Parts: sequence; C-alpha cells; structure tokens
Amino acid sequence: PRIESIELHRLEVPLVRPFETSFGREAAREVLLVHVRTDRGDGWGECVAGRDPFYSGEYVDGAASVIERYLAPALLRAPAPHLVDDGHVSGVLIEDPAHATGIWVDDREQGVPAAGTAGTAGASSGAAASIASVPLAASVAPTLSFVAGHRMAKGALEAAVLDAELRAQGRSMAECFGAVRDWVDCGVSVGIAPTLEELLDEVTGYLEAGYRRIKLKIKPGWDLVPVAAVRELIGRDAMLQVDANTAYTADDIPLLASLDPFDLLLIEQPFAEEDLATHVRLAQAAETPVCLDESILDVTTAVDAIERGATSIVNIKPGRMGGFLEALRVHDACRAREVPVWCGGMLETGVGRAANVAIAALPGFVLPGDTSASGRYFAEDLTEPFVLGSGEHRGQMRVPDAAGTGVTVRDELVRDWASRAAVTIGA
Ligand code: OSB
Ligand code: MG
Repeated sequence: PRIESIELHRLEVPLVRPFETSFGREAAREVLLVHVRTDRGDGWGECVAGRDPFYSGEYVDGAASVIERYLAPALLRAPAPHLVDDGHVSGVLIEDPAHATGIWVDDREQGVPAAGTAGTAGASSGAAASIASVPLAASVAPTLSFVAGHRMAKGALEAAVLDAELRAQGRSMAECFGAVRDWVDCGVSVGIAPTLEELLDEVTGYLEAGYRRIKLKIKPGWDLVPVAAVRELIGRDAMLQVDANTAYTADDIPLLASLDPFDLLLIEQPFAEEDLATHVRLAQAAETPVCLDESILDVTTAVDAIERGATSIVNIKPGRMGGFLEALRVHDACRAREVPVWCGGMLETGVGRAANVAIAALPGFVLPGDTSASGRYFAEDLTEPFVLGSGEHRGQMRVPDAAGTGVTVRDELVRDWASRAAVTIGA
C-alpha cells in the first residue's frame, strides 16, 4: 500500500470516574487519533500521550504538532519500501507477506540497509517475522528516525499504518504479532482515592466484575495504609501490585522495602525515569520485584535495565516505545532472558485497546495486563466495547480476530466528541 493522506482527530472523552495518580488527576481522556488513508484502505491509530507532560515529556498538543510538522510530511514523502535480498534492492514492492523475508530500506539508501532497519534476511520467527510481513508499517520507524524522541507520536502513526496494511492483507494484529491465546487475563489499575473507604468500595466493585489482578496507584502518604487495607480485603492469594509513577526517591528505599510482607507481585516505577541506579538499589533491598514502566523506552533501554538488575519484570506499553514493532522486539528480548512481561495501558479507547489486547496474547505476557474493559473508563467507547468474559473466561478479554485492529471506529462519535477541528496532511 501507499499512504495518501493522514488525518488527526482530537477528542475529549469523559471518564466514568476521575483517574488520580502521583502525577495528577484526569476527569476526561484527551485523545489524539491518527487516521491514515492508503490506496488499499484505511487504518486508525491512537496516541497514548496524556493531556499534560506529567507521565512523560510527551503530551497531546506536542504529539499533534510534531506529527503535523515533521512526521506526517516525512511519511507522505517517503518512497514505498523495497525488498532487499543479499544487499540488493529488488525494485519490486512485494505484496505477498509470505515472500517478505528481506530487509526493507527506502530508495535513498539503495543496497545499504538503514540503521535500525526492520527485519533480517530469512527471518522466520518472533518479532523479525512479524515485522517482515508488514513492510509498510516496518518502514515507518526508519522513515521517522530523523526526529529525536516523540515515541508516542511515532507509535500512533505506526499503529494506523499497521492497521491499514493488515486490513489490506485480511490479517488480524494477533496473527501478525504471533498470538498464542484467544483470551487474555485482565487486571485493573486503581487510582488514588479521596478516602480509604472509597478505595475499598472501588476495589470491591472490580473484584465483583472479575478482574484477576488489582494494581494500586501509590505516592508518598498513600502507600502502606491503602496497600494493607486492600490486601486485607482481597485476601492473601489475590494478585496485587503497586505503581508509584516515579513519586519516590532513594530515601524511601526502606519504606518501599517495608511493603514486602504484603506479597505484592511487583512495585512499578518508584523512581525517576532516568534513575536506573536507585531501582537497582531497591531491587537489592526488597523481596518484591521491581518493574519498570516509564524507563523502558525501547529494546535497548529494556535490555540495559534488565542486565543492570534494575527491573526483573517489564511493563510493555507499545505506544510509549514508538510502536508495536518495537514492543515485539522488547517482548522477544525479555522472553529470551526469562523476564516476564505484561501489557500496560494509558486509558486507551477501543482503538488502542484492541491492539494492546492483541499483543497481550503473546507467550511472554505471563501476568495480567492493565487491559481493562471499556466500561472501567468510559460510558461509551469509540468502537464496539471491550467486555470481560464470564464462566471460565471470567476476568479475561477475548482477543480480536478480524482484520487489522478488528474493531470499527464509530465516525459519528469521532465527530460528536471532537474538541478541535480535524487536521488533514496530504491530499
Ligand atoms: O503508569 O501505568 C501507568 C494511566 C495513564 C498513565 C500511566 C499509567 C496509567 C495507568 C492506567 O496505570 C492503566 C490503564 O488502565 O489504562
Ligand atoms: Mg505505570
């Protein structure tokens, strides 16, 4: 396929309850959607950036701006990817994914694979095989690598291109990624509550809904007491973990180690994004495994953090890593090192959720993800709603199996919930 135009849609979607973390409180999700039109059909991607640059340096206005000014024009200018076999450009755009096993480069660097070029010749399994089967999506990251950072903006574009390319091939994301299960285990991320009583009410509701794991947001002053109370409520055997979103410092290592008796699955990102060293110190001081979220920017930082002993479990958020293809590389690197991974969330609508649920079906995702039902966030979703199963599938979500994301964006809601005019680049 060839990209013809890229549309940006800005929406404000009210949350069913405000979501409070150590970095702030949100009552509505500001959503940036990317709609890519190709000569072989359309695709949608969701940017995971928040309204404010508090979780990371990225935020929605910045993502929209960098897409409009730099990223979308570069994608529209880029030539179609060509298959390279033994270092030679074939000059033929391979449409059949079964034959797409080469290295994809663009026309500016004939015969010389660009740094970071996706895939390897003869690739037959894991991320490399997935990547080789979607040459257009695989060309997005190399085409955009001239812009530093802005992974969430790049990831949204790649997701939209991937959706379009897979729809044209009639393949689902789950199939492309190498999913090994039809249902995934779901957890729920519980915000900081106004009172302990309200927290316990909220957790009770989630347990009744069937969630298989509870994650509590913590911050200094909201940690030991809520953790003790929730552990008491849910019992010793229920899966419980905490997420600090960088709110602590090295002085808090003894306090965080004192969470050990509560048998948490993990402590997520207690310290600053750049501060691997303090995470290493906590990992040595505490029994509870340390899990990084904000610090994991790509496969390089993931492997580095693992090898240094800063993380023994990884939260994979494809949108934060510049896209699903990089997330597949992180999955494979973790799996090769026997590091468990789980799928994080960023309060996505059905567009982003569908792709997250697909990647969560890979073999390395051995812990329940923050892949909660649409109703945990929104009264109405932008796509058909994601719901938890019942019976043997209580607390699980079905992996979409239709082409692309497998869900349909409700155009009327994109219009009704628009917070600004749509922007079209190209065409
Ligand atoms: O740190 O995992 C996080 C939401 C927004 C930004 C960061 C995080 C979160 C969540 C919610 O924890 C996960 C979800 O349910 O989507
Ligand atoms: Mg987190």
